[in-house]
Amino acid sequence: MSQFADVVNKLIPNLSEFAGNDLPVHTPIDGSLLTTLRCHTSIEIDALIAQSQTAFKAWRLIPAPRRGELVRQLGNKLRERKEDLAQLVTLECGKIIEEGRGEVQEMIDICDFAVGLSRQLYGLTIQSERANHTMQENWHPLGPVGIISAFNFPVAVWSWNAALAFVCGDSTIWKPSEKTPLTGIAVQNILNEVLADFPDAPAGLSQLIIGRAAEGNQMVEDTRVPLISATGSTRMGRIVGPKVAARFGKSLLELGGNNAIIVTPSADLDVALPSILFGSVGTAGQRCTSTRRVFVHQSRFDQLFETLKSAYLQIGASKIGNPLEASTLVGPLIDEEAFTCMQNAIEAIRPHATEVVGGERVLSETGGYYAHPALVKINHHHEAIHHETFAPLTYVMPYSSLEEVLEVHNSVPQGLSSAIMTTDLREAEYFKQNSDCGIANVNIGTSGAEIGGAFGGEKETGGGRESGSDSWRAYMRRQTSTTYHGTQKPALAQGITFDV
Ligand code: UN1
Repeated sequence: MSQFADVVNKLIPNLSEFAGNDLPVHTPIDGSLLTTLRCHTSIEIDALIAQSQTAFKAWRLIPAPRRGELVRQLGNKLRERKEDLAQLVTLECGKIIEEGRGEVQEMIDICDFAVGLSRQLYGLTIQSERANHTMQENWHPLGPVGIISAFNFPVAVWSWNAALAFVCGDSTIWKPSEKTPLTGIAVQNILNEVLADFPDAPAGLSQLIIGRAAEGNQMVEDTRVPLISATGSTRMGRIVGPKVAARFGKSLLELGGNNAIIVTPSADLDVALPSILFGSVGTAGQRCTSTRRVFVHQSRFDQLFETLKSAYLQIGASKIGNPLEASTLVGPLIDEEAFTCMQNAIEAIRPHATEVVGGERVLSETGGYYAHPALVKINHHHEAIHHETFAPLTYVMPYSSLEEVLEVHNSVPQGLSSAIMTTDLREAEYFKQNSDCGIANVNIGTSGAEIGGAFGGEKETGGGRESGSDSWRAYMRRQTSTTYHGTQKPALAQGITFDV
């Protein structure tokens, strides 16, 4: 692929340093082999964790606003490299170029956010029950932060974690998805350019582990890494979470979703339709926030299903295809396994479905796994749709009462993102109070969150919060400090007398 050589020249001129025979990297665009990399050995991983610990000890002493300056420069470097990095994201994970650019923009945005944060990181002062005592809550840097990211947001998720970790005074160790290690190397190079002119940053502040689950696992089990922030499938989180807990580490898990949109009788369909389409079809259904379920009030069900169906049928050959082309809206699935999962999910629901639109493989002659997005009409919520299928597969079903539909909405094991389409204030507020998800939107779809909010969800989604709001607290150590500044014998709390 000619674009690949070009973009590698610009972003990874040192690719030969990573070459080996362990990890083949394919582009989902046509399935061709881009390169083969060497995985880090256990001894190397041990050494880079040790370096990260040493780097942390130096970095935590740098004033937070100065640490923010590093992140400010990283954001600027990303602005310069935005187009090249977006191209590499598209080549390696297959998302359309417009979304590749959006992903790099998300990195820039979180850098800006973190720069402001570097002058905040506020603690509390607390009223003491005793005279001449002051109480404070202090936030201290935590240590090396282990970052595990998934193929679908190969660079943005690193930046959500790393930008916050850096301003909080932490070092980072990143294990990108084995499906997208090249974007990891490219980002590390971009950061290295900034670090080269930033003398206060210690060597080894940002480490990269190339490998599969076994290599990531070494970091997960290492007590020198106090926080593991893992984004990916619930299956992965079920392995990582208990392992980190067993060594009393902290984990920040952002796992699978089963996100739904509820379309009420008062919904404005001009608002609802684009949100349903982008949520279901965007990123070829490979976002953790993608729309998997659509509940439509029975009074509007037939009309909405037919409108959606005709939109799906229009997503023909001209809209599915090479994600580097500006006119493409639906790129390939990441690999054959993803396509097989989609087919299995369609076959599992077919006996219970009234209608299935799309779902078939297209453009097979390219060698990539391109799927026509699938829309499945069902009468009732069914057990078969309780799991997440990471593909453009959306189930549409009718409902009659908002109370009942929220019960059904919440009946799945995941709790990431949710949305209601309504012009009725009471419905909107009822929805926000009763959706059990970490994200509950009104007249906005389930995907495409801004970085300013805390991102993550409940239940099998893992409970962690990344990115905006006060997510930074996960990257720091909280300390309560009481100081006595009187001259008499100090009083004990709770009024206890203890005279010897
Ligand atoms: C993911 O799919 O893991 O809200 C992250 C969104 C994006 C992030 C998705 N900002 O859809």
